[in-house]
Amino acid sequence: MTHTTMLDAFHTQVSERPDAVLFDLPDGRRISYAQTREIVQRVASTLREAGVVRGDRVAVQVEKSPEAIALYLAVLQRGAVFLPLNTAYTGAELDYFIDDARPRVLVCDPSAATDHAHRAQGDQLVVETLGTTGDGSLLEGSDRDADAEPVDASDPAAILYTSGTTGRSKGAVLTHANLTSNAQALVEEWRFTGEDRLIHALPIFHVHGLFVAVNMTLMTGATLLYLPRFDADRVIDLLPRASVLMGVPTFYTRLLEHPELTAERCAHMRLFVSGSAPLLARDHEAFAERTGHAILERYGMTETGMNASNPYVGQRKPGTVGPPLPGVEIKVADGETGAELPVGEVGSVEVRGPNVFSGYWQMPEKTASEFREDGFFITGDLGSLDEQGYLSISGRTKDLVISGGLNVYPKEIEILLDEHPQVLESAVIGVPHPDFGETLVAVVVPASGEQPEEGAVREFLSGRLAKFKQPRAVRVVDALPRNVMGKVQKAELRTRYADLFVGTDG
Ligand code: MLC
Ligand code: AMP
Repeated sequence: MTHTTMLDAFHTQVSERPDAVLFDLPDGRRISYAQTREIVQRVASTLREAGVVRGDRVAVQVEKSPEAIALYLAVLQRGAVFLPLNTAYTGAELDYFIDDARPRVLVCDPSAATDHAHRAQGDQLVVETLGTTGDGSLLEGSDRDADAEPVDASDPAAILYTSGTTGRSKGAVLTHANLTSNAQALVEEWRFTGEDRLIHALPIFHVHGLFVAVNMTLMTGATLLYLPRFDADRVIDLLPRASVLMGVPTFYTRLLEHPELTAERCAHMRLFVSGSAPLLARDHEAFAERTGHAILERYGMTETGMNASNPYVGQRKPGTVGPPLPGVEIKVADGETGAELPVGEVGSVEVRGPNVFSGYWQMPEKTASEFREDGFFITGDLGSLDEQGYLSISGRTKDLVISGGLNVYPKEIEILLDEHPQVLESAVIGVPHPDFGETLVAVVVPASGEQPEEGAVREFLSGRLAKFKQPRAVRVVDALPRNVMGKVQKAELRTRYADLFVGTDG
């Protein structure tokens, strides 16, 4: 069945299986589809009273809870635009998002209400709260709104910020059609049904945890075995009563370190999915050996949702992300001209389809520069297609580090480091890390006569940057390696520091 919005898809499940469990929680609570709709209606009423109308942005920085998913659906019910923010972002980072997106409402944790009180501006920006124990101003009202604001499939449903190579974050605007079409394609491709029980241990402020895991569940009437965060012990405990796990490669690295990961424990599982960062072929093989399951690796990004997936039935090739999903076109092209390259050649990975976002929020020029004239989006990834149409991601043209599935753009950190009075210039690189896949190292050149210390530099960054963006090591050098054009040779730095974390536990 086709749905205009994810709210419509959810409503279909509420009518067809009102008593089915949507949230199965660690404390034993179970929340059904019909009960979730009640919460959605209550939150929608509060949002209406706060003045939220079609097209308004609702920015959300809250801990993971069932109510936070109800909030996402309530925002859609108002015809508004959901803007989730990583809970790790600092006040300084939030200033930028609020200023850029101009939300009507900011929803924060009750414990952060005083920190954000200064942001409230009459009915221009209303601060509401939502906690993890059914607390918060969003849930205080007793009214229920049953009616959904009518919207078009091409209207924005969400804005997700992704950092940029210039250091300035861009808001990727995703439409209802982007979300529904992608969830539908994944449901079909991975044979997802209402019988599925998905271990949900991802954060819900990114595409993977929200628009893959949650949307597929809402679309099919499945159940979320809903954990507040990834915890290997808890995931191991849940495996016997689950059918699917979706995670970033770090989940699998950590599960492989767990002595109780056995084939017996995974006997009822039908699918393990990995994505958001490259899964080492070595880990894929080790997992298959231990459990008998071939992890299904897929490839996506904030701007496009999911693009490619190894097949559910058929060969899952380690080190590849599989063929394009149904309805999605993938081209490997010459980065300069956009001309398609022959099979096997590495080039710019470009994507076209109903999953591709409508553009960056209020950045028409930036948007235009990342699309070809024929509508292909330039992902910034490098890869090649094989004879069977399987895509392998082999690198990136964008200067990006992916740590534990979270993207960090070095430029953002370099800009801050260069503001340090003892630093002349800096380069931030990603190096291999046994747990996070990659981690950040800052290489700094002292200002004349200065001798910056690692601790002081790290201290300078803390409070200004979310924890996951903070370098795990700082190295002071006399000069950065440059090529004849004067461009910093990051590849050389990556080689120099490649072993910094090898064989450590971080
Ligand atoms: C936490 N820390 C991180 C980190 N996560 N540092 C670097 N990178 C990360 N990803 C910090 C913590 O603040 C902590 O600091 C220290 O590192 C160790 O914390 P931990 O307890 O080991 O971390 P944990 O809470 O277990 O989190 C690790 C993780 C988590 C990998 C489970 O980061 C995670 O769930 N990542 C998934 C991100 C995700 O959803 N990506 C999808 C994006 S969508 P200290 O100093 O306080 O100890 C996308 C598109 C697509 O990319 O294709 O899917
Ligand atoms: P984000 O901007 O957070 O959505 O991250 C998207 C980026 O993650 C992509 O452009 C890729 O560089 C990377 N990515 C996602 N899935 C995979 C994968 N399976 N293998 C390699 N890289 C991936």
